[in-house]
Amino acid sequence: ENGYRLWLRYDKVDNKALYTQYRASITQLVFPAKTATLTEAKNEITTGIKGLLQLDLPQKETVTANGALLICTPSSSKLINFSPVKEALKEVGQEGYIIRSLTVNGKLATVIAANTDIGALYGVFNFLKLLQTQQSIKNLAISDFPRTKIRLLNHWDNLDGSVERGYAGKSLWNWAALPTTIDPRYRDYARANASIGINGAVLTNVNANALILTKEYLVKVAALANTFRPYGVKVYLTARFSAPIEIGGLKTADPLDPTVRKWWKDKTDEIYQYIPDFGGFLVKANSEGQPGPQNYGRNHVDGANMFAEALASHKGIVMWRAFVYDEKVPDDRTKQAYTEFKPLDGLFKPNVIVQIKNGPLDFQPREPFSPLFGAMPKTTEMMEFQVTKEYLGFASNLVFLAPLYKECLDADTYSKGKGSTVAKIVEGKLDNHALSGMAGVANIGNNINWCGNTFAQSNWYAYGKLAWNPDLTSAAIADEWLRMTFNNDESFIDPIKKIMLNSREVAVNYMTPLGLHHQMSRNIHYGPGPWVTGGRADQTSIYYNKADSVGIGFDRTAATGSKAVEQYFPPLRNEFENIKTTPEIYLLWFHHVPWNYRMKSGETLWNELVDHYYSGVASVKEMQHTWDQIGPKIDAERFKEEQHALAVQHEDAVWWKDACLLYYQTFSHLPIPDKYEKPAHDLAYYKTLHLNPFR
Ligand code: BDP
Repeated sequence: ENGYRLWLRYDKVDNKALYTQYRASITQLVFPAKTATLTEAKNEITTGIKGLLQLDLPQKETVTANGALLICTPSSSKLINFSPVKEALKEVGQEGYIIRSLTVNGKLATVIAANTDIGALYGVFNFLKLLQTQQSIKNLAISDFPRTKIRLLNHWDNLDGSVERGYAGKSLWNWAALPTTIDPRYRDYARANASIGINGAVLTNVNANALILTKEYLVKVAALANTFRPYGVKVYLTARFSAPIEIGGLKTADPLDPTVRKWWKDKTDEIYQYIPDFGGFLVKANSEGQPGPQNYGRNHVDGANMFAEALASHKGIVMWRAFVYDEKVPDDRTKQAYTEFKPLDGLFKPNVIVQIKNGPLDFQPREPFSPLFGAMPKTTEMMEFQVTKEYLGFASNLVFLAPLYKECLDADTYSKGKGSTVAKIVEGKLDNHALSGMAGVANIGNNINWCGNTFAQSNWYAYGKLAWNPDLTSAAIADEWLRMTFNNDESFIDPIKKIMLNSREVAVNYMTPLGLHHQMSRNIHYGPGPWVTGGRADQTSIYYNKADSVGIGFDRTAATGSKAVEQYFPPLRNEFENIKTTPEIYLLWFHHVPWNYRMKSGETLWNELVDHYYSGVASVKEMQHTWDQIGPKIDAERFKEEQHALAVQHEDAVWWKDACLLYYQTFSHLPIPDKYEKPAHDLAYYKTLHLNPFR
C-alpha cells in the first residue's frame, strides 16, 4: 500500500453479502466502444469489476440476461434510444451521465448513458464508486452533471523539474524525456483526474517561463495532451507576458503594439497546430515581479483582451489572475485586487475569465471570501483554491480542505440580494455567464503516492468533487474518499471522518485563530513567524497582526481603519464594520481589538486567544490518540505513515502555539493562565527555530 492507487483501488468487496448480491446483479457487459475515450471507459469498468467482484464479465452485443450492464452514448449505439433514457439525457448536458436500473429487452439492466464519450467515462467511474463504497445498486436513478464548465488543476511546475510550493517531490512532467518517453504516470494522472471530473490542467507555473512556448517544448506539451485526451483532460499553459521579447526578438511586449499582438496571434495559431484542442492561457501579470500590461502604462483589460483575441477563433480562453501585487506597498494589501479589477467590469472579451483566489489575501488558513466575487457581474469570475498546503503545514499536517472550500463557496456575497452565494457566481448562474470554472493549485508531484501523504490525496479528491458540484457536503466527500482509499469498516470511518472534518478548524486554532493571518515564517511559509519584519512591509507578519500595547488585529473598518469592509455588499459591510456583529472567526481580520476586550464567551481576548492555541494542540493530541487505536483496521504502511505525520503535526502545533503566544505576550503583558503548561522555551529560542518540513 504505497498510495499509488489513490482512491481507485478496486480491491475485492469485503462484505460477503454485498459481494454475492453485486455478482448476481452484474452478469454481462454490453459496451460498444470504438473511440479512445470509450475504450478507456471499457478498460476501467472491466478492471474495476474484475478487482471488486473477481468477475470477467462476458461481453455481449445486446442485453440477453438479467444483470446486464449497458454502457452507451447516442452515437456509440442505438440501444439506448428509448424512453426514459432519451429524456433523461436531455437534462445532463455535454459532460453529465445517467445511471438507471431499467428493463431492456425484457431483462433487468443497469444503464450507464451519456451524451458524449467523456460523460460515459464519468458515469463508469461513478458506478464503480457505488461498489467501492458498498452502496445498493438496485433501483438506481442517478442523473449527474458538472455545475462548472472548466475544472482545472493549476500546476506550479517549473521547466527545471522543481515545483513551486510543491511538497510531493519533483514535477510529474519529465521535460527532458518528452516527447519520446511517455511515462505511464501521465495516463494514470489523467485517469485520476477524470475519476473526479477534472477536465483540464495548466501544466506550468504562474511565475512563467517563456520557453514553454517554443517549438522545442510545444511538441512535448502535445505529447502530454495526446496522453490526457482520452480522459477528457485538456492542457493549458501559462503565458509569460514578456515572451515576445524573450523568445520573439521584439523590443516590447506592449499589448497595444500591433507587432506584439501579431506575435501572440501567430504563436497561438502555432500552438493549435500542435494541440488542436489546446485550452488556453493562464496569466499572472503585474504581480510579484511578473511583467504585465502595467509595465507599458496599460491595464489588465488591454493585456487580457490581446490574448483573448488570439485565442477566440480557436475557442480558447484566457484566465487572467486577480492576484496582483504591484510595486507600491498599499496601506492594506487585501484591497488591491478589488481596487484594480472592479472598475474594469464589462470591458473584458467573452473568452476572458478573471481567476480570483478564495480570499482577498493569499490562501491563508482562514480568510473571509474575496469581495471581488459578485463585484464584477459582467465578467466571468473563476475560483482559485490552493490544494497544496502552502500555509497549512505542507504535506504532513492532516488538514482536510473541503470545509475551507465550502466555507467560501457557501458564503453569501449579497451581490444580488440574499442568496447570492460565491458558489452561484462561480457556477456562472447568478449572472448567466456562458463560461464558468474553478482552479485548484495542485499538490501533486512524482512521489510514489502523488501528494506526499495519503491524507493529502483527499484534498485533490475534494477539490475535484466540489469543482463538479459545490453543493456536496464535506462529510459526504470525506466519507466516500475514506471508503475508497481505505475500507468500509464503520469503526474506522466514523472516528477518522470526524478527524478530517475538524482538522481545518484545528489547524486554524494552532496557527491563526480569531481572524489572525499571515503569521507564518518568511519565504518558506512553514512554521510560525509572527515577528517577521523588514523588507516589503506587506510581506511581513507585523503588518498584518498590528500587535501593540493596546491590542491586536488589523482595523479594516470604514470609521477608523483601511475601509476594506466597504468592498463588501451590505449587509455584510455593516456586519464587519461593527465589532459586535463581526463573526469572531474574523474578528482580528477586521478589527484591532484590545487585549482585555470581552469576547462572547465572557473571556478576555487574550485568554481566548490562549485557549484557541492550546485547544489546537490538544486536538492534535486527540487525533494522534484516535489514530493509534485504528492500527489493526488498516494496512501497516499507511498506518505508520500517518502516525509519523501526526507526530510531526503535533510538534508543529506546539511550535506555533508557543512562538505566537510568547511573541504576542511581549505586547499584552498578560500571563498564560495557570491551567496551561507553560512553553518549554523562551521567545528567543523560537525565533531561531527552523524545523524541517520533510522530517
Ligand atoms: C503565493 C505563493 C507564491 C505564488 C503566489 C501566486 O507564495 O509562491 O507565486 O502565491 O499565487 O501564495 O502567484
